[in-house]
Amino acid sequence: MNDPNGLTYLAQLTPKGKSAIATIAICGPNAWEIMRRVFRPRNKKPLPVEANAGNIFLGRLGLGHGDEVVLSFKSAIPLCLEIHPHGGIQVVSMLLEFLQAQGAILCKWQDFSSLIYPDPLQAMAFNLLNQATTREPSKILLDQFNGAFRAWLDEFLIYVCTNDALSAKNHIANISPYSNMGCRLVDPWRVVLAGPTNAGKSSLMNVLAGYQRSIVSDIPGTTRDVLWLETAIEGWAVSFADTAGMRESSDPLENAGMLMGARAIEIADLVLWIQDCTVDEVPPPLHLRDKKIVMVRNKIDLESQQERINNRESIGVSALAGAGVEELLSKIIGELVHPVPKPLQAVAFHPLLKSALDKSCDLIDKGRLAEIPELWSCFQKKSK
Ligand SMILES: Nc1nc2c(ncn2[C@@H]2O[C@H](COP(=O)(O)OP(=O)(O)O)[C@@H](O)[C@H]2O)c(=O)[nH]1
Ligand SMILES: [Mg+2]
Repeated sequence: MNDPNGLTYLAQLTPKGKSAIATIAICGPNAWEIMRRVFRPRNKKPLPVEANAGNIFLGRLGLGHGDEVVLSFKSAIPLCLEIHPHGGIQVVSMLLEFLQAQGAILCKWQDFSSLIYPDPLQAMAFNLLNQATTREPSKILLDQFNGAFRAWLDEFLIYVCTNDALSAKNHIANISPYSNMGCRLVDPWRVVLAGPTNAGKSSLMNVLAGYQRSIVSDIPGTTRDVLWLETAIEGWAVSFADTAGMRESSDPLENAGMLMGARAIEIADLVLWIQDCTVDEVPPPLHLRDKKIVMVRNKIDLESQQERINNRESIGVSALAGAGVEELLSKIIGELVHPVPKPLQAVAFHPLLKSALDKSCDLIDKGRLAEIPELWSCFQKKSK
């Protein structure tokens, strides 16, 4: 039914610019009503009075000949549809204008979620989901979108309001191991390859890239700039940085490269300290002591079986032969994502939530539970 008081919003969800396909969302009480009026199904049967989430229709939309589009019924509450037209700039503009003329209000995708979802936590998760580039963060965000963190918060506030400090503290302890990871769901993890010259850092970078990203050479000091490479490992986005090898040098260019490497290490979540297993060990320098480090022995194709058994404390790889690389990748993710959240685990998935969590913890310790609900008030559902 047409709802004269309800507002229906429209937004382009795919980035502006040319693409094969674009996505336009139209949400609000009149979305289906509008579509039943203007959508021309290919099979000539009118759209049903009611549809269900997951229903898909093919037809034409827009002025004159319009464009051939796929119409997807995303959800009934809130009422949300997606239109997938061709992605040309003019096609999308024509459809946005056409739908505005039918009464929908155009807004930016960033504002769209807060207009559609009365629960701010759901709106935040929706926006982050649109920015997540890999599988695992998307799964975690989808769980939060579907209410995992909301359920956690509702229970937490019951403990707070009944002055049950112990349960409130335990409830925080269940979730806090995931908070650092939760703040990084749309940023790739940063992993720096560092170590002495000629250890095989650039060779390993190329294995990780699957193509020749870095120049490999037996001339020490070949790598100077920091070279970044973004990839996905086990469903997580990871940015690797190949850096200049560390050694004493009088070459100002090489020293400038080492300085850039040191800066990359400062912002790294993890450092792979890569050494050549055929030469004497070089321990990581002191300025790495506060960093998470994975020790890597490269060139194990040149190592004897016995040496390999003796060197169990570091990960052995051969950038040349590809040996050990899978194990190294698993180790990297194991270090970065720890503990691994189980499906449906509540996660503080935004720095603002982590901050409210930390402040709540502090207030419980000080016995000031009455001040906690105010910290969370901006995340509470808007009343209609
Ligand atoms: N045998 C062997 N040689 C390697 C391996 N990885 C790298 N190298 C060689 O070691 C030299 C230095 O490699 P490079 O990747 O440029 O080292 P970087 O200075 O640490 O970046 C080159 O001659 C590579 O071909 C490996 O796994 N096995
Ligand atoms: Mg190099």
